[in-house]
Amino acid sequence: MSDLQRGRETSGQRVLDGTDRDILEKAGDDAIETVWDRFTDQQPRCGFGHLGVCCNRCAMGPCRIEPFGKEPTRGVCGADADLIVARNLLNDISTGAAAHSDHGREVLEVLLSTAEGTSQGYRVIDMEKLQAVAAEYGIRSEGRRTAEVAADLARAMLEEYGTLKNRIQMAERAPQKTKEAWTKAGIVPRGVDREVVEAMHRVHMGVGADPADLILHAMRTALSDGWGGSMMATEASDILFGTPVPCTARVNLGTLKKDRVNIVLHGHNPVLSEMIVRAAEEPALLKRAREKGAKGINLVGMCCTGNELLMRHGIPIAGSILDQELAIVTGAVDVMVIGSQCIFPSITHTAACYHTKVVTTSEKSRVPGAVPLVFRPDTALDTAEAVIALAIENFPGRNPDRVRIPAKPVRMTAGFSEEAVREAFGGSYRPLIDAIVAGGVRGIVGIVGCNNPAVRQDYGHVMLAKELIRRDVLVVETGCAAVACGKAGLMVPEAADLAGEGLKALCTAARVPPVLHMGSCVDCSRVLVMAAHLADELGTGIGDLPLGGAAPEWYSQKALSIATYFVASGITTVLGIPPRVYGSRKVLDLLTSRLREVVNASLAVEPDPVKAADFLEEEIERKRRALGI
Ligand code: BF8
Repeated sequence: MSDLQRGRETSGQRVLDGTDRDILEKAGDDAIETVWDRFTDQQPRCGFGHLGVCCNRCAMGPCRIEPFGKEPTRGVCGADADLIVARNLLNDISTGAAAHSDHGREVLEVLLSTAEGTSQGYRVIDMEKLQAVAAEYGIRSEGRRTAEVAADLARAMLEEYGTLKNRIQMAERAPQKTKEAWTKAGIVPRGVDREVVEAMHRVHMGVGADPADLILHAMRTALSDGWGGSMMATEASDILFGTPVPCTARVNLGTLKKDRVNIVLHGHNPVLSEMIVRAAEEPALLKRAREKGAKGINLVGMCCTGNELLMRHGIPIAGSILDQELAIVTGAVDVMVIGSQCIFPSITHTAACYHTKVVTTSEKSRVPGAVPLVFRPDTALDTAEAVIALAIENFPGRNPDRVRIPAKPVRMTAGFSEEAVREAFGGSYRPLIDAIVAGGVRGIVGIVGCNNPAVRQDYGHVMLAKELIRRDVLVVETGCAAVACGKAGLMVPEAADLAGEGLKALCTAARVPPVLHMGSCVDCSRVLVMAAHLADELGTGIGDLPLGGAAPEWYSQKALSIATYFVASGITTVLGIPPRVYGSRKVLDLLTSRLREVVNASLAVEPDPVKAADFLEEEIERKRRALGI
């Protein structure tokens, strides 16, 4: 029996959105365990772990440190709390950087096989971006076939992962002043493979004992994600699948359909889901679906695969990380396709309580109980068709008595790639910059990252976004933060009515929402590019701009990497969930204060969204004063 059934916590205390509440109550009725139940069962959590002072790095341990005693204690090797906290943080950030960047590598491998003619179903869609990015790498396009240019570019980008040069090409997009700050601090990013391997070396026992040095390497590793692995994931995806332009779509669990074959596309990498979108239009498959009694095939996204499909095709998105079990609990999901990242390892147990089949598609992400239909570039379309065929076969297995789909999906506008944002303002950032300089718009904040059962789902994202737009701060979003604000109705142009007068005027003129959906988590790289353009136009560094970042409900190491590369790029970022660093005053002081001397930005922790908005507003005003605006 779930805790919800036992009445310890109401569904309304766990989630903000009404459709989520409805299905969470059904989970209680159906006696289905959810992430919120497991979270409750894990309380109270280990205090040492919370503070970051637990070390299980070597076989002389595990050790745990009492950080607040009179005499500082040390682990068996001699490491104190500061070192243990710094090593653990570097380890977490490196894990996040690796996950984003390995995703990028997978997209580049598809780009390469497409250029070499060995992939199935793919082609280069955005020639303009192909040529523009190729030019950055010194690759000539004129008079050459698309395939030749794409092959050269894919190889050049794949080589970036382990480049022998001591810098990566994409980081050249950063403004000069920002690069100079990196050079001075010794954190110019090199290839992400190198940074992550070096991080793993550095967290080994006996490799340096200076926490500050480890934090600097964490920043370098995160930069190699943001300006490297993630940026390459974004650009290669745009080249292959198209650079997003604004589109209207629907969001929440109400996007599932009672009378259609429902396929949920969950995970991160868009390479197979793009083929599934194509295959779902196959007349033969549609005919088969009708023969099985369905009116058609309904694809809906989830998490960042969902964001990728939403951005490029307007495919509806059912929800974010905490919605994955709830989608199954509707009883209407015929197949849930999983790739990698942010997939609960227990998802097949949830699915086993209904008729839902889980299909695992990533070599790296095998899940017991899931049907393996593994993605390979050369058989991608065949695999996509097999996934859809499986869902059609499974459709009659639904138990109509156990199906409940919430009534109303919410309308949202998505598709704001960096290019699309610029386009929306008339082809240049001038109107936005003018509004910022004149003071009608105070600044821009990127709200990013996950949901976490420690916070009422979506509350942190939605409240912070509302507070900021009310204060004339433009909000840009990615990941689950974007899904949250989409569900809350903040991503339609009419939401400008909730904004302050200056922001409202800007949004109304450009016909854009005050909260812009910029994509999946790797697309935080779009925020960096936007910041670089703004800084270039003002002839300054990113750290001088009135910008901010926030991850109000983060859980993932990937979000920690994003927050770190935001800060390392000059964007002060607030976390709503405390990172595990409170066992070290030194590390805390470094992150929240001393980093300002290095990059004019720092990390902060503030769970209350209104206070987080106060903090970000102060930071924006500090930077405005320094700019003399
Ligand atoms: O990469 S925001 S929960 S889905 S980690 Fe995961 Fe966090 Fe969602 Fe996207 Ni990002």
